[in-house]
This record gives sequence, structure tokens and C-alpha cells, in this order.
Amino acid sequence: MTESTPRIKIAIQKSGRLSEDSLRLLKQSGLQFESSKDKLFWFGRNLPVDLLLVRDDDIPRLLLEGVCELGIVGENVAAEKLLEARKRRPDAHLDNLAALEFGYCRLMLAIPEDQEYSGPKQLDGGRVATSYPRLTRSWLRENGVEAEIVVLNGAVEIAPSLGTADAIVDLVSTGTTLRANHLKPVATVLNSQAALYRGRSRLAPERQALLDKLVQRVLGVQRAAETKYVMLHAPRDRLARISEILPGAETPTVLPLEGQPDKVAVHALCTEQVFWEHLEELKSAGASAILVLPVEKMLV
Ligand code: PRT
Ligand code: ZN
Repeated sequence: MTESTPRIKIAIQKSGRLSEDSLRLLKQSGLQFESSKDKLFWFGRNLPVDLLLVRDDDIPRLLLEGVCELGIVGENVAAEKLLEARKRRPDAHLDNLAALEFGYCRLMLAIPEDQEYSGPKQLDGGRVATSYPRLTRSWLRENGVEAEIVVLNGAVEIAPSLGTADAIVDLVSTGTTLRANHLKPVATVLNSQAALYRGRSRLAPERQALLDKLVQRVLGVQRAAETKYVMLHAPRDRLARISEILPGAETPTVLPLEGQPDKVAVHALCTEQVFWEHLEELKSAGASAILVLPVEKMLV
């Protein structure tokens, strides 16, 4: 790595719900950083890839302005900020390269729990409090509702009891916060999880190649997390049925078993989740000595 090596910058949340998982994913992708807890910039030690640790709300802008090439942020934040950016630049765009399977939540419409919900139309002429004004406006519009939006940057859930709104649109994961505030979720505006985003800045070939390599590694880590290596013994005449049960397996490897002409060993890469139910089904179909192993890395 020389002074002039082109570098890539990745923006992740500094401290919050996405920080730990974002960092874990990048470390599993083989990146090492010279880190310091209070610094915003972490220098990439083994690859020319640096980290910017920022508030999650700033990540879409950093990508749109080309300050960073990649970023990890909730789809909820990316969608809201993109709508905001399009006011100024109608062609603003972010590529969602991979849903990362953490930071799951839903942006939901919630109303006081003692009220009936007859559909979005009941919000007509009312007030909806939210920190996501653009997503909320677009959802209300899609549902033909005319309502006032009250923008709050925190404590949205107390707006109905304070009398500042009739309903709220807010993030929900377990629903505890809503229940504690005597609200109930009644409609989903957006399903969200953390995702890897790429801005639209054009890169010189060398940097583009580095970015592609990095994205492939992240996708590889993702794929490996879902993938299991399954090994089992099977009666030769049950092979077809057993192969059918193996979830997401392409052609399994079939190996002879010394001294057992009627039996074979089967090795398969299962790209979908392997549940206990699958193992029980395999056993009933005649399989024995079933082993499920984790896959650490994958490059396909
Ligand atoms: O400081 P910074 O701006 O970076 O952080 P932040 O405070 O804005 O964000 P943070 O760390 O709270 O959340 C970051 C991202 O995590 C969000 O943008 C979502 O993509 C995702 N996420 C997942 C959530 C939740 N789950 C979640 N439950 N973000 C917020 N919440 C809130 C929710 O609104 C509710 O008020 O947590 C509260 C508890 O939720 P319940 O339903 O489990 O009670
Ligand atoms: Zn934030």
C-alpha cells in the first residue's frame, strides 16, 4: 500500500443500534482498522479502505455527495433522506447492494389503543406526528388521505397523549414502546433492515475494482451466514428423496462408504436455513449420522 493507493471510504453509524453489527460485518469481510473509540475516522490497516463513523442520518448525504463510496444504514433512513434529497436533485439515487439481516424494524402507523381502526381514511383532516415526514406524506398520499404532518425528532410516541397529534408514524420493533404509551400499530408504512448502500459517484477503474471486491466479500459473509454444510449417510435407494429435503442444496456430493455397498455418504451445501424439522424429515427418510456444519467464508 503506497501513499498514492486509491482508497475507499465506508460510512457506518458511530454509536447506536447498527454500530456493532456493521463493524462485525466489515471485520468478517477481512477489514482491519486502526481504531480509536472517540475518533470519527478509522484508517484501514490491511486494505485501502477507511471507515467514517457518523450519525446514521448523515450517511445517505455522505453517499449522495460522494464523500463516501459505501455506507451501512437502515432502509428507513435511506428512503426518507433520499426523498428529501430529491427535492433539490430529482435524480438523486442510492443503490441498495444488499439487505444485511440486522436492524429489523417497521415504520408503522399507530393510533390510541382505545380507538377502532377503520382504515387510513379515518386520518383525513387529522394530525400525524412523525420523524419521517416524507415517507409518511407519500404513504398518506398513496392512500388518498389529507392530513397534517407534525414533525418531531424524538418522543413521537407521546404526541397523542399530549394532544399534539391523533396518530403517529414511528419505528416499531418489539412494540413495547407503543404499548407503554397506550398506542397500537395498525398499518405498515415500510419494512426495514440495515442495508449496504452505494452512492452514484463514478470511480476510476482501480477504485471501482477495489469496491467490487469489497462488496463481493460482504455478500460472501452474508451468504456464508445462511449457508450450512450438511453431511449424512443415506441408503442408496433413498438418495433422490433425501436430496429433495436438503434446503437450497444444489447437486450434493455422493461418496461411497467402505464395506457398505447399499449406503453412501452425502455432502451438501445448503444455501437456505436448515431447521430441526429438516433433520427430522431426513432421518425419517432413512438418513443417519447427520451433521450440520457452519460455513465461515464463501466465494462463488
Ligand atoms: O445517533 P444516531 O442518529 O446515529 O442514532 P439514532 O438514535 O437515530 O438511531 P438508533 O441507533 O436508535 O437506530 C438506528 C436504526 O436502527 C434505525 O434507523 C432503524 O433502522 C433501526 N432500528 C431497529 C430501530 C429500531 N429497531 C427501534 N426499535 N430504530 C429505532 N427503534 C426505536 C423505536 O422507534 C422505539 O421508539 O426504539 C424504540 C423501541 O422500540 P420497541 O418497538 O422495541 O419498543
Ligand atoms: Zn439518527
